[in-house]
Amino acid sequence: MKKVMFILIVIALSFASAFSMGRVGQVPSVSIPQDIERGRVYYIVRVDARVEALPHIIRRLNLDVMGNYQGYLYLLLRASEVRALYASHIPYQFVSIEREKVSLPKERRVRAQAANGPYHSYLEVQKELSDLEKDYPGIVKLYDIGDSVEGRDILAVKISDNVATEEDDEVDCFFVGCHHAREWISVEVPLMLARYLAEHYSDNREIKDVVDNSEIWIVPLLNPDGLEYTINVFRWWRKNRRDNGNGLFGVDLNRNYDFMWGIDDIGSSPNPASNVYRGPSPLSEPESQAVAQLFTSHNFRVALTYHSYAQVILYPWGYTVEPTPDYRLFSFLGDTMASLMSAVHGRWYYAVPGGSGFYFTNGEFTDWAYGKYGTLAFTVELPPVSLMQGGFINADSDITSIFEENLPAALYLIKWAIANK
Ligand code: 0X9
Ligand code: CA
Ligand code: ZN
Repeated sequence: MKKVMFILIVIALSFASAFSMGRVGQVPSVSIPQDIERGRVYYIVRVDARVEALPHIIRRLNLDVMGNYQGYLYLLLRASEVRALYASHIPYQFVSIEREKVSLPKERRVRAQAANGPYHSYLEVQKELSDLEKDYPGIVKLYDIGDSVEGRDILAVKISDNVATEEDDEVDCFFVGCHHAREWISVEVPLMLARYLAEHYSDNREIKDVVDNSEIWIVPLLNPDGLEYTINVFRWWRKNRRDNGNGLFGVDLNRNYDFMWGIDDIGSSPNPASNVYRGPSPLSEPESQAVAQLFTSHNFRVALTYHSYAQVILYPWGYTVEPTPDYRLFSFLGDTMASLMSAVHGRWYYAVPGGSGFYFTNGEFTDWAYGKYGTLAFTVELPPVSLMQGGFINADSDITSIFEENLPAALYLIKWAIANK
């Protein structure tokens, strides 16, 4: 009993001193008790971005950078990583403590009040898509394009006239959301796009023209296992839920495509613990395989992949600073979409190549779609603009306005594809 009390006091004191370091300028002097890690606790800490050794240490320890703000990088760390950072003599400050829940409730039904509020869970996406097909059978068809690691269905809707027929004279367009589990808004935008196209087919001439002259494929939820994990267990999960062994989970689906896969350890990581782990081999994951399967059977002229956050539009290459042969076209389309988006509510977006303008990636979706299939593919990093505006969290009341500002750009890209097939 005494021993238990003692341990509790030690833990309490460690927490107290941890939080007292919130003040700027102090050098931390705390070590984290080993056993806290077993309770699945994560720490958000911030480090002065000017610390010279930082990029090296982030890479060596495979740390998850959640964002940077006003000269600080914000890192999401396990206790062992906090200790490693401490051992590297990097000054840091605790920002918050994040807890993982222990057990994952199995989803059985669509909840009236879902755990993720107005955002969609896996079952709610499934219901929304099958309702769309039921309500608009002439122009919406639901496809099961594969199973996730944990066996959930990966669903696509095709939206077009004569939807059951592959009309080869019509250009194919691809939209996808939720490569990354914690980016909830990236599910909502393509889902609302599907609903908008279906609902306004009969009362909006522009939408009818778009739908009649193209074949629009929308996969709003590529990573259903990850999404459920963020709803039920740990809000900051990014990867899929592959069991990598040794208690480590997840492959970054946006590093798993078979183009420039793993060409270096900067744009992706070979370490299964990393948040940008590329997997054991190219296309090792059923989720990225489902996308690849769709690309081998259709000729996508354009593609948009939704992520969050940053309010930027990124285009290839992500693996190098070299420009693509289509640099001028990419930047024209990217700039046009950025100004269409910015004009709706005055929330500013800008367009840049992924690698030279943002950071390096390899085995990433847009490089793959363009490099392998010639598809003009763009990443849209949805709002907010920074971590301090909410990072991966968007207010419920912002969902609609974020969709509204993304709609004209999506329609523009489809219309461009129709005119330039
Ligand atoms: O890193 C990613 O996969 C994407 N950003 S996110 O913060 N949502 O994870 C960006 C992918 C494309 N960007 C680059 N090639 N840099
Ligand atoms: Ca058609
Ligand atoms: Zn992402």
